[in-house]
Amino acid sequence: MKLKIGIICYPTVGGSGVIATELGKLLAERGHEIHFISSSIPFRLKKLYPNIFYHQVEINQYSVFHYPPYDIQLASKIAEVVHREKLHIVHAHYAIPHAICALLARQMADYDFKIVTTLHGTDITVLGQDPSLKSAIQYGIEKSDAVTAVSKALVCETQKLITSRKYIHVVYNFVDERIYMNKTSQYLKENFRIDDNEKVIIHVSNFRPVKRVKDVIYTFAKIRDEIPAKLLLVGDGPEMAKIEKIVDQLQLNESVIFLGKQDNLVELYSISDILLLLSEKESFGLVALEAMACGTPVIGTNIGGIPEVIEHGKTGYVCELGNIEQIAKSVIKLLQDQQLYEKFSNESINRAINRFSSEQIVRYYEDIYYQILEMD
Ligand code: GMT
Repeated sequence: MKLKIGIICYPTVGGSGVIATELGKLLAERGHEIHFISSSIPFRLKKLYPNIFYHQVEINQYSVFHYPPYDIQLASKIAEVVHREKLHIVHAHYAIPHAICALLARQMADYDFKIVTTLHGTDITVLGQDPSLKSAIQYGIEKSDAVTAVSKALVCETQKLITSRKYIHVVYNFVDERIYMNKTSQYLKENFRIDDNEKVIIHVSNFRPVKRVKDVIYTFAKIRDEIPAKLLLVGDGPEMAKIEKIVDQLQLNESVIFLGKQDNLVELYSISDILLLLSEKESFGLVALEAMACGTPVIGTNIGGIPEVIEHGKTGYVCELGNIEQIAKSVIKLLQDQQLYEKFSNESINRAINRFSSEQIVRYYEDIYYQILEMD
């Protein structure tokens, strides 16, 4: 039986929004009817699908209220859509606020539907540290009909945070293999004035302090002492001014290319030799998987879900958080051994396609939906 599924996510650039949107697209390709409910159209929803619908949540600013009542408006919208469209499932990406809004909508709507909540990390690793939100997170998880998390590490963190016996399925993230593949574009290298003898290091993030972009810069400075190289910095965020200053102090201006927020990353990964992901919190690290699918090995930190994505010594290296010396050595070792590098690059593609196959992962979500609806 084909299902009617509501998807609640943050529509802006960010791993959870990307996964929610890609999941909706793949479920639609499998014949399900998808209803996105969010404050703006998810940025990855570019193509028109006859069975994907979008319902906008109005965020109104009322002069009597200090803050716009987003959560209440979202809950009302979910209740309205569920009732009108007769949805079977609402899939909330984030326990807070989305699972709570879905639960409130279930109370409001005169219609029964099941709730699946996916934990992406920030809801547990950041919001979970705030004692005033802990009981709301616990409530959102316990009252959902099924809960998933994007890595085993995130399941452990969640279990440490809340005292719940709720079973949490590990459902890894995925990429669309039809898009994420190596598409080497020589013209891009020429445009960026990258010489043939130069290696390319890339970092992609939202430049929040947890991403430790300064470690990326210090690592790159060490790499460049040994090997001719350029660093592509993709993204923007609160740490940007600090990073620009460090690049300036280390006199790396000629070697660091600031690209800002970019939508189409495939060609950037494809011209890169290594992706650096040196975060201090990372429940999965979707950019690592994207890079691997394009044949770019990843050097990451031994944090959260990163070691579940990178296979240490096979598709990249997992290094100690903040150990710039060790990280730089690992990169240099790989870049100086062409045979080893090619092996890592091929293994990265194999792992991305086989271990994180989109078809397998979408089927896993589908099985969860059928299970809670008690259907086959
Ligand atoms: O990394 C971020 O700051 C964005 C955040 C989000 O909510 O979109 O990403 C989280 O979810 C992604 C998709 O599941 C994961 O790949 C990221 O590792 C996770 N970020 C953190 O845990 C910090």
